[in-house]
Amino acid sequence: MAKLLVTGGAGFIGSNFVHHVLGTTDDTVTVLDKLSYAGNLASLDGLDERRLRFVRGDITDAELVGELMPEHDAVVHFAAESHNDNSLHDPRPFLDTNIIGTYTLLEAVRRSGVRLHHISTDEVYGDLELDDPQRFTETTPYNPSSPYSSTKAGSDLLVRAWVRSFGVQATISNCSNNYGPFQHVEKFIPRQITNALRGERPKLYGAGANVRDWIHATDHSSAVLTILEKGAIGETYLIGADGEKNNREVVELILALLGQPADAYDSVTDRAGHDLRYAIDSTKLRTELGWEPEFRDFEAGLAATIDWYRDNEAWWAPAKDGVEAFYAAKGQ
Ligand code: NAD
Ligand code: TDX
Repeated sequence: MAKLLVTGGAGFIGSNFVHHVLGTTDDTVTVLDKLSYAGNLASLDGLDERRLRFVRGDITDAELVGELMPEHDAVVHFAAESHNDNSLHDPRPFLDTNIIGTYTLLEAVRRSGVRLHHISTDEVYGDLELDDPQRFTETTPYNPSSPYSSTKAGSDLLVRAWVRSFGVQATISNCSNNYGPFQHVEKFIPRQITNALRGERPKLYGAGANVRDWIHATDHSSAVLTILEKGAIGETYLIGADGEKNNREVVELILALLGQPADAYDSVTDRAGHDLRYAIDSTKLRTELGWEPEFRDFEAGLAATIDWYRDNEAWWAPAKDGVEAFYAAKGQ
């Protein structure tokens, strides 16, 4: 039984991870989350309160982080500014949370000796051509494109340096695009599902040829638990579930699952610097640590996600109008 400190545990993947940990282990969890626009306490509703504590606070608050750290066996670090489009509009919060926040946690684990698992993204590797037979591996050179991905790349490099220079007990994972319940409506799949549910047309950037490698958030969670239990200190593991799809295919599938015409979407202004394709080779995680994904049927996972958004309008409706106003102002 471990005592976990989970930063960003009120966000999309962090809350899915907390559900997974409390549902599959005897571990206890402290969530540290500042409840930015992306955090939602309702995502933790219904969980066992004897095993879950919530602390509202900022990961850049060194005093708070320093107090909490020694009470735990490990910290799993999800907290981040996570949306590329926001990073193009206002990069500063990305530097504060993703760089200074990670630095603050690293200094606290350096003092306390607590194990850190750092959650990162495949976007640190830049993008691939559509017809490139290669996928990203742990040895692909870093080449981030956006303010978001460059701050995530910077945070990964800080973790590596703190391992080497100070002997910090840390591991890193870089995962592909997640989908599932509790994802903010600013992101691609929830935006299109909630548009279609509201009778609005989905909005595809450009021609929709860009490819993302989709993984269910529960599979991301099981992979992180596996790395916490069996991962080697100082190592990086790529997490992916062989889920490559282009954006147009995803929108057409959402429309089909909702019984709407396949062409009932709009093509809108493309994202500046839009990465073409991400693709993960997760052989290391699978062969060295024995992890396998459970959600192999994307259509079934997407159908369940659509059901979740249909059943939980009270969770997403408060954010929807503001998000659409933000996009509309940019012709998206
Ligand atoms: P999210 O935006 O849904 O959630 C982020 C959470 O962090 C929110 O609850 C927010 O309140 C909290 N937070 C933000 N700044 C904070 C701060 N300074 N102090 C404390 N809490 C703060 O993000 P997500 O999509 O769940 O992503 C979680 C992590 O996974 C991020 O590190 C992201 O880079 C990584 N990741 C995401 C994906 C994806 O597809 N969404 C894929 C790979 C990796
Ligand atoms: O309305 C939209 N229309 C559209 O075509 C939106 C919001 C997005 N898109 C496209 C852009 C991308 O090609 O869909 C794709 C997915 O977009 P996002 O959901 O914004 O994700 P992405 O930029 O790929 O980044 C995500 O995966 C990696 C997460 O937001 C990151 O946190 C993670 O690191």
